[in-house]
Amino acid sequence: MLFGCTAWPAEFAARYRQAGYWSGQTLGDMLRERAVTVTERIAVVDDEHRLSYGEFDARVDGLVAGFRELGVLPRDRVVVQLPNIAAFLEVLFALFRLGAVPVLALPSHRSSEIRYFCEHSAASAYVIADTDLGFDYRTLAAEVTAAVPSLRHVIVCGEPDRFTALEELRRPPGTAPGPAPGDVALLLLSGGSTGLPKLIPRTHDDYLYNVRASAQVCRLGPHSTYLAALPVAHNFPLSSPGILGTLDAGGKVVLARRPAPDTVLPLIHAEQVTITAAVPPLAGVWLGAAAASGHDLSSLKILQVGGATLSTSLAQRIEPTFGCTLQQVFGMAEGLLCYTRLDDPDELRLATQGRPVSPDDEIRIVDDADQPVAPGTPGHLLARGPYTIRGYYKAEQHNVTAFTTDGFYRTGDIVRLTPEGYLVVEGRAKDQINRGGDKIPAQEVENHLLAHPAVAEAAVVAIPDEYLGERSCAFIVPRGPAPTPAELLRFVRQRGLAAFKVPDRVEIVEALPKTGVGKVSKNDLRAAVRQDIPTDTQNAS
Ligand code: OOB
Repeated sequence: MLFGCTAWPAEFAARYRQAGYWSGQTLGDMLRERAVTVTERIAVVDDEHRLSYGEFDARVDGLVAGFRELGVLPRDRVVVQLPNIAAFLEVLFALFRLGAVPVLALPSHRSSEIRYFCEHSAASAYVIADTDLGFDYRTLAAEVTAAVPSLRHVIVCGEPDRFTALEELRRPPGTAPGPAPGDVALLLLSGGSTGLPKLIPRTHDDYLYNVRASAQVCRLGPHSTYLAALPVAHNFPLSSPGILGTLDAGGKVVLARRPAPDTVLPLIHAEQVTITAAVPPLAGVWLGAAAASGHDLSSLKILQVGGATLSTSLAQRIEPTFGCTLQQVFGMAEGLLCYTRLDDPDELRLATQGRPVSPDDEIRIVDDADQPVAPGTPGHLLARGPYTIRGYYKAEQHNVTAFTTDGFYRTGDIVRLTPEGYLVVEGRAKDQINRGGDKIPAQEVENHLLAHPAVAEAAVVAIPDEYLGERSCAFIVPRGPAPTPAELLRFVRQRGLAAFKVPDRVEIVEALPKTGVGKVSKNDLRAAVRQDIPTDTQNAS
């Protein structure tokens, strides 16, 4: 396994193989198999391409040769930051086949995050778009390459300027040995709750299993058309069952450049989309627009909603408006995936977050002392299984607390189990803000605020929000004359923090409430902000 990764203990690995979960196939081989069985069928559609499985497979092989010629080696880490375009999938599969390891960054990440991903993974290459949504990624790449010595190549989809154009890497397809199924296929990003985001190593075996088990739950087949509206680097649209599940099933993947209803609704009709996924606020926006849009959405059979809490009122409106089945998805990039099943009764589909996808997913719901809680009582969710990681990448110290000694991942979620064995998410113990599905590690933002010379103490907490579920609020104790909230927001933006992590509100206070042991009491802060939220400190972004 890649250096810095934790393998499953041998007896678990043997059991997962024997049960057939780990099939011994790599993601690159999966695509090759489809290219043989359904060569002429359309695999990937974006604004500019309609690629059959045969064409897609050949383009991937051409890039494998190009990457190799450039000097990208098996096990090299390559940070990939691309929008929802076919090139993302070509690069992803080329790296899979080469045995290089993509690190999947979100388009919204900026220098603070990207520099860290490149440094921490000692990446040799960084793949970007030239510009998107008015942002020039080449400027970001110039900054990052100057700071990270390991980074030898920047590959640009579009106008390369002083870097290498992706188009220049296209070669006639060649052949070469690929990675082993137990090798790390990719590094996903964790939502995180600590100072720095963690990288999540997923193997070909475990990732392909989670994809196939999910596809079975969603009954994907060659007739399926999946619309990727969420950012493709996220685990939900990528693999739950998402893009990879659809490709494995021989279906069609449609990439929406933007998640807005004026892009998504016409695409559902034009491409006869059968399944798509949204975070709750996005589902709400689609819902609002769908009724008035006049688009025929009758092809849509499943709308998956997950990533954050779905309110019952929104859940109840989805099926009547879209005429499709709502599927709740409670998942995490670290592994565990729970789905409501398509034929579950209303009370489970509308009011629970589903049950695990694998018969060998082990879950425990425990109290603060790791003791099982009484059935039906909320507690900390721990998870272990054939596709749940045993350790973060190069995070030996953090792994000691993030996992139990017997290998259960501490999800940081507070859940209860229904009598039917379904999970209901009740809250969160981790120090994180879930801003409409975007995860903000409080400590990471606090560290940026603390870097300001006029900030003595900083604490970031979630505040309830009707649209996003939660927004972030930073409490600041100044050192000397107080900086203005606007000055602090400008400061963290300039430090290269992704916009979704920039606090939505800033409160300047004299002191932070402390617990008996002297830690900041975030509960007290959350309570304070619920009672009195001034409106003059909003983050306009
Ligand atoms: C998905 O993955 P991540 O890694 O961005 O975030 C995982 C965390 C969970 O631990 C939980 O706190 C929250 O997001 N979450 C939910 C939820 N689904 C995820 N909280 C409440 N209700 C839900 N349905 O978010 C993710 C990965 C794969 C599939 C779906 C979501």
